Amino acid sequence: MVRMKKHASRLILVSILVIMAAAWAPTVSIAEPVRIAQIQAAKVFHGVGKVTGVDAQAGLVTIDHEAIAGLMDAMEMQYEAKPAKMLEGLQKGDSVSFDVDGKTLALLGIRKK
Ligand SMILES: [Cu+2]
Repeated sequence: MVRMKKHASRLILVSILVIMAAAWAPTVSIAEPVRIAQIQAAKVFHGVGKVTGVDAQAGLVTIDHEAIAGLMDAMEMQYEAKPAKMLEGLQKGDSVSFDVDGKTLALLGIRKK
């Protein structure tokens, strides 16, 4: 009787571990390669936001932007425009869509919406 009980509880423990592993495994074995593939394949990311500051001469623009899928959350941050010339005519308050290099985070393009 005691041996049977022990065996049964061990079986339950193993079952729980198997279920936990099954629930946990896909997030590691599937999601991870997909994330890496996205970083390698899509080097340019697209964002939308509002210009909160521009220094066209320095090639710097600050954008209060929405989340950029696969790259970063919504935030206000400064980007370095490459080339700086693309910032000419841009003003604080402009609603924009823009392109960001996923590796260097350089601003590759920006358009008024
Ligand atoms: Cu950002």
